[in-house]
Amino acid sequence: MNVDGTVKAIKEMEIRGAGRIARAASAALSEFVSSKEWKNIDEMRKDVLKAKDKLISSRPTAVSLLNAVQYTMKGFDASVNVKDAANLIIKNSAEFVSASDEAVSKIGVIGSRRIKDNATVMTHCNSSAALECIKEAHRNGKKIKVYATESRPWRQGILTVNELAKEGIDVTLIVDSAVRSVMRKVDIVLVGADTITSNGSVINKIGTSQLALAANESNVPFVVCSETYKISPQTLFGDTVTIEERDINEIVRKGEVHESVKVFNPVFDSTPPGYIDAIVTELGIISPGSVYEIMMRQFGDVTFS
Ligand code: RI2
Repeated sequence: MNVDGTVKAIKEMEIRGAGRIARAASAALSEFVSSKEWKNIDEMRKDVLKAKDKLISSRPTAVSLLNAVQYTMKGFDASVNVKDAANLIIKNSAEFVSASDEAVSKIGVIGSRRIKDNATVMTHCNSSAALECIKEAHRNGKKIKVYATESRPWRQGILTVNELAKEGIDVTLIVDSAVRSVMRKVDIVLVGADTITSNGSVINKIGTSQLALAANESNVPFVVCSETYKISPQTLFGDTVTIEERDINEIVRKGEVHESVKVFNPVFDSTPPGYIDAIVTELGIISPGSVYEIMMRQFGDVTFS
């Protein structure tokens, strides 16, 4: 898909999920440099930087998007001719997309080991990383029961229940407000991440922190499944994560509420590290306290602008 098509699809949530938008943005940059011709590197640089900015601004919260685009453009500034620069972006993108897919599979294998036979799992929204752990445990013959939240307002829980049901997994859909009352039946909570901050907080779909609170109260392990490129190096230098607010029409129909009523539609929330028992990454299971170390290992050579 081209850059404008990808930007539109990400904004309109046709392409969604922190990992998927990252891979789509990287692939769009690769498509851009493969399909266009430039007379010189300066012209190319201007166009590619414009495309980069458009992609990065398509959704503000998931740092996976920014990290994917930055990875894809690694070395681009130093390129001196159009052909080499294009080849570099194509190569970086192919590397990113395949490493990202591989990371989800590795997370599935590692995370599945935390799910015991006959376990009841709760999940929120629709995270490919979290669902891969559940599917892998099921493929390994474990008998699992899953409670999946509806995840208003976009109702990505519908995607989750259908995805798991197709695999033959016993899955029950619950409304978001049922989380606390269902928690006493749950053995482990598995959720995804859009961004992980330097202090180990996890930014994920709105409502995630409520699952964490309820899990904490019931002594249920709360586990985040996330590729390491969802760690935000910028947060180390004091940047805070922008929580996306989406159109109020996602919550109320036109004319449904009195015109004086304000409607607030934040899409993500932050779960503090104290509520997170473990983060399953492609490198292994880490504690929220070791995010800084992993950040340095993965992003040590990134220059921030
Ligand atoms: P994976 C999604 O965001 C959800 O918050 C989900 O938990 C997270 O991305 C991670 O998803 P949205 O795009 O990368 O639905 O694990 O707003 O697929």
